[in-house]
Amino acid sequence: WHRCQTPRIKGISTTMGQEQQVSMQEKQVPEDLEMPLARRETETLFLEKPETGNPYLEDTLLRSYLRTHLPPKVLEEVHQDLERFGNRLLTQVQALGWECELKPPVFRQFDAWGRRMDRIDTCSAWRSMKEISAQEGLVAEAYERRYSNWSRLYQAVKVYLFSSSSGGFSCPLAMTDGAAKVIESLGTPGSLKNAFDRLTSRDPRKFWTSGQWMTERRGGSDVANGTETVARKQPDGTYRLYGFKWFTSAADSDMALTLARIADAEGQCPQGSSGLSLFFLRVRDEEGKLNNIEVQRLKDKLGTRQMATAELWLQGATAELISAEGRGVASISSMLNITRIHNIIGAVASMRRMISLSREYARRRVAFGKLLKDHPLHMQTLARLEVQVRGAFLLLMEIVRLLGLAETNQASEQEQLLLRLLVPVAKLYTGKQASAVAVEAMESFGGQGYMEDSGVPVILRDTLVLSIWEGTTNILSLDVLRCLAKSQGQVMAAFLASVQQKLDVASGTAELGPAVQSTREALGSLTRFMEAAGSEPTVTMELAARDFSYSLARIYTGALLMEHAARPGASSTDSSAALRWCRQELCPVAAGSGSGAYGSGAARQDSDLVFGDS
Ligand code: UCC
Repeated sequence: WHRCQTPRIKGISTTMGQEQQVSMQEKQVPEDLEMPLARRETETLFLEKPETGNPYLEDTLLRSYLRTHLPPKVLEEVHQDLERFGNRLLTQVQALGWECELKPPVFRQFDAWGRRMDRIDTCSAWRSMKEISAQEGLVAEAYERRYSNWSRLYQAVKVYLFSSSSGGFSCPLAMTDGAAKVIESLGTPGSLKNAFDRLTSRDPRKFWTSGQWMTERRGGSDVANGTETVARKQPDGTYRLYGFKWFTSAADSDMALTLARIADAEGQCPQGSSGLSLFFLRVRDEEGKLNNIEVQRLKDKLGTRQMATAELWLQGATAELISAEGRGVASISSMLNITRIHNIIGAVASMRRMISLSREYARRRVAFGKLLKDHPLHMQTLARLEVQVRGAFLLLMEIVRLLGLAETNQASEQEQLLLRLLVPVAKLYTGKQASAVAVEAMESFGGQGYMEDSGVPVILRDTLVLSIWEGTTNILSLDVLRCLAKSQGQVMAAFLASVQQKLDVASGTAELGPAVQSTREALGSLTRFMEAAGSEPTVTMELAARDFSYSLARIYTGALLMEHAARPGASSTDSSAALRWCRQELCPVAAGSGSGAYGSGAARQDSDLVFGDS
């Protein structure tokens, strides 16, 4: 069938795929056959494959952001590198990413003779991703700091461009970056210098990736109570770890950071959060032998199948204590904040990729006598998605801009507080956005988007994990409350001041008037809610936590979109995105509060609704 259909394609460029392999002889034969209907259908389908180009050059928002913020000298160098990198993604990395999907890791527990091996075999494309990550400095760039505070943003942009072509490799990169951050924040002690150098190396032969083993059977979210792994001190000062890690992403990594409870002389372990300490360990020795670790099995996941996620038994794995005793959670939180930022990067990248594909499809697909791009309702749908990705992108840039300042000791106290608050806010919000955008964008292809080999389902599956990885939406909402409480409200003061500053800038642009107005009203509602919540019981804030976090995300993102639209040289598209964003409910927590969703009895009513009156 395929052979009969293919030759009928006329005027197709040689870049269109399998059809180009059909010989000229074959091409001529079916011209004589009488299958006019089949012929037309095939022709249409082949012509509609969405092709995207250099992802950097095509990303006008990214480029306008860099032009606006980077110092000219930095921009010049970064632009050249990103253009080159964009071409590499297009011509090399995208194909490797697809290969990673087609050749997922294989776990071989025993060899043919019954000897235990516990080997995780990854495909050559996955290993190439590791080499490319090193060569491109996808971790290193952030730590070399050759562009001072802009290095972090530049690194994040490279990871953003890499992410949707990376065949899942952005996951180990996230953890590698997080581990480097922990080690750096500990002052890079001598014993960890080699590890740090390897995590931040540009030499593929030296480069290491790291795992982040936090999840055990009893606690994915509740790490403080769920962690059962025990650490026993050895005479040489090292520790042996005994326990079971239930999800270990990228289990082919070279090293890991993990939590455990240090047993005393009687074998007793302190419980709770203050009983947890942070450890560094090598996964294998120089010969490739596992460090007293057994792989129980690989996880059978909905997505991210390119990556080996394993269940691991630690049977006395040698490890080094790297935090103060009992300060494990606080110490690993700098890793968490970095991996959460990578999660945001993944979410924005996924949205951008899906929308690019949908847009290209709309340029090619004809329905009801005209291209999809000429159907107003279709374009309204895509425009709504574009507003989402624009907002999320600017929020991401804001976070990595602040992180760059913090990492070069240039952040004010207000900027540090803002960074602490925005990471969980953006992580939880963009995770949800990305899932919704992926589902909607898939629909824009009709049934074609539901086909495995279109590549769209892979993106959808891999996107759905983003609201789970690194803390679910509710856990992150509670983290927002945690940093509010810990800073005694100072993070909110920083938030309000920053939004106000952006509004002042935007209010100089008449066109943005309605957006400025609605954001001011939302800020007022938010402030009133906060004042009232101060005298409410704790459960009120807990019930409001998600809507509260959404309010922060929407208000701050609106302010960023306005700021971008108010810059000299901004386009009408920039204003349109800001105005549209600010037309939505910017402060859902005020609406929820008004309807009594968090008041006394609300928790009971929720429970009754879920479980029924009986
Ligand atoms: O999923 C995983 C790997 C997936 C692969 C990575 C891919 C990344 C992106 C890819 C892109 C494509 S690993 C598992 C992820 N697991 C989690 O994220 C855990 C979720 N649970 C939480 O986050 C909880 O909120 C916990 C574990 C942090 C709660 O622990 P505690 O011990 O109950 O919390 P405490 O007692 O409130 O906090 C202990 C200390 C406090 O400091 P001190 O003691 O000085 O007051 C907190 O302020 O830790 C501090 N702390 C933080 N500090 C807690 N969280 C943070 C934070 N986020 N930032 C700063």
